[in-house]
Amino acid sequence: MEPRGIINLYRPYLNLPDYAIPVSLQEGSTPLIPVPRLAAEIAPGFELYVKYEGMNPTGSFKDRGMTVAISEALGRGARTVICASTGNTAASAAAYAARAGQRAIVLIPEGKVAAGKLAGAVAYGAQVVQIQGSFDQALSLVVALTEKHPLALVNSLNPYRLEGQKTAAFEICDVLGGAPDLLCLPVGNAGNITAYWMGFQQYHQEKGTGLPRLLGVQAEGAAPLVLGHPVNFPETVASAIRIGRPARGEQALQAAEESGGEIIAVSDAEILSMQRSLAGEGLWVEPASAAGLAGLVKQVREGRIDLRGMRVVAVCTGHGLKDPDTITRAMDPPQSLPAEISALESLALQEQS
Ligand code: AN7
Repeated sequence: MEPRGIINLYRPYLNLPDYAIPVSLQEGSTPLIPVPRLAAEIAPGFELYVKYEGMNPTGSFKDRGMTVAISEALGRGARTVICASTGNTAASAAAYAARAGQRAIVLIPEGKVAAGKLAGAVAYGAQVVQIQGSFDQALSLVVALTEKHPLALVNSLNPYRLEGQKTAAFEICDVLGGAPDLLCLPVGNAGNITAYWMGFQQYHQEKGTGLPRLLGVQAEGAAPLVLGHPVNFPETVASAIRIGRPARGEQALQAAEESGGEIIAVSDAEILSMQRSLAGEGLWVEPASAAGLAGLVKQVREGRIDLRGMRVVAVCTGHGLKDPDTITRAMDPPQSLPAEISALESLALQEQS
């Protein structure tokens, strides 16, 4: 059998101690899907690909970092892992801890986690704790707790998370035969953009394939890196990135700047509109995952970027199934018909406007 999972495929390129015991669910190797029709709607003359990270085992990119963080934690004998999460990290930590035979404790902001993520964390057997406060407060609690006690912190402050997440950059370069010209992605706690920059730089040092410009995108109601100061009460429909004090904010800003790119913000309406456009290509992603491309569209609309001749990758970080409520809340109930062929005929034979 071909080796699978990012530790198997990329171990020589990961800073992972020998004592690590690999714990994998065959994460990674996610599709890089061309979306030419959507590209043509955005601007003429450029190539656009979606890195569809919702295809990871628990439905988000977090699995790349979690396989490495849990493998290291298991190797040094950690029995309990803990994290704060807007949802995806919680589900991923729960799954990998289950596979490793560890206890997982996950802290989530009360009432602010999408249904598929909460259900995942529970299904994988984590102890789920709702904190009466924000993600940022939950994160500072787990940081304080893990400084005092021997519990393994598996938030992206843990450097092994970034080691795993950088492999998405390797995969993109492997498939394209080099770096794209531009990479756009959502930014919350800012671990992922930091990890991508590490990955692209490492690939470039090994193979001289160039570096992309990074366009990081926050939600307007949760945009500390755009405003230049923390946001105490972040709010956005993209609950995954409802974060006001990004743990790796400084590094993210530095990565964007070094790459010649930037971090910008888009509105919830722009995020939801791009979620619909992607679904129109058969790619249903959770709202946060549409933010990167929504940011690209905004840059084009404002005349801040000329995409002609460029190869662009948009990272879609989580699957639409994570957050079904965003869709179902906004819809009318589906039309109801009697179980008769005549009723169906008049519907099916009607021209769609
Ligand atoms: C779908 O799960 O922070 O900038 O606790 O779930 O690396 O934080 C999730 C973040 C983008 C932002 N897209 O990535 C968590 C959490 C999705 C996400 C982000 C998240 P970072």
